[in-house]
Amino acid sequence: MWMNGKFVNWDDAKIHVLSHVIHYGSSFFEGIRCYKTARGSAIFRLDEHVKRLIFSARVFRAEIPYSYEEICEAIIDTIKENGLEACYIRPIAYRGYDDLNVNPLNNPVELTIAAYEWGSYLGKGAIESGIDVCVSSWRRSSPDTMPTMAKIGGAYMNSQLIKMEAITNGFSEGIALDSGGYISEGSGENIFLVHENIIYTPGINNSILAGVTRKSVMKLAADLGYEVKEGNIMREILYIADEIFFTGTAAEITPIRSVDKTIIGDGTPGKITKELQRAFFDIVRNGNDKYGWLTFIDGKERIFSMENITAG
Ligand code: PPE
Repeated sequence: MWMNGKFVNWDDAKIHVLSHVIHYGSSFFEGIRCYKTARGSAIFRLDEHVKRLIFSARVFRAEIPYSYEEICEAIIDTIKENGLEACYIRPIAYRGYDDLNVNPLNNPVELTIAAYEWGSYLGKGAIESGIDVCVSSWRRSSPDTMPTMAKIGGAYMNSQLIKMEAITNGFSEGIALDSGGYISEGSGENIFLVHENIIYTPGINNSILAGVTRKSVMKLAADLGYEVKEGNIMREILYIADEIFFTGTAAEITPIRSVDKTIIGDGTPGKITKELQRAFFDIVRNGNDKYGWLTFIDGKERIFSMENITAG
């Protein structure tokens, strides 16, 4: 584990129980995958993830005490230090130990980076066969309460309610609506629907995390010639869609085979879903880096730069 600039053993990666983050959920984190591609180990869209980490912290007036470049290098060093070929990377910045009260401004911002092996997120066979999901009775926060574009620890209390309800009722995942009743996202995934050959996904104003996989899938879909529409989607489209799938770093592209026990299509992954999976896995498994989305661990010298990086 990389902790505040130093490597420490897994069992020694500890923080004080009176740290601000423990009491008030004040953390900013990322989930990133490193794939063992046919051309070597490579991190998928490292730049986008590190950028989002920095912006998530900025929303909460937290300055991570490492630069964009230093964080990118530290992530690569952590993978190398652990000798991992394929892994999940969890960088997490948090408000540490000092005054314990709601005001976080006096608490230090610390950064830890962990890398470990992590398999299928939504269960064995989920990518190949799809999963059964429900619409959650819990909604996503309205935009003037919890900022959903920032990936922050505290927000995942809402995700936990969605996930626990789904699992308790025998589903793999729940789909939350936003405060206006439009489709938002899963507890840890973005959602896409196919209806009459058009691909729909909620917009960033529907209380979603602006997912890196979502952005990538939108690009792949457009390049495959599909029309992708972003915006308000009514719940009922879930029951008449031809195809539905989740996207996320952990979930990758996971087909949904039923919503609230209504079978989607013929209950197997749809044509467009499979086409997008093929395009995605061609990059992360075969290592065909046609968009420059891969950072090869043993690649040539890298230059990381925050230049041209904007929010969004
Ligand atoms: N929405 C939410 C709420 C979310 O947590 C994620 C990622 C996404 C959308 C997809 O974003 P992206 O990974 O950038 O495509 N969820 C991460 C954490 C999951 C967890 O259980 O922890 C992930 O997929 O790594």
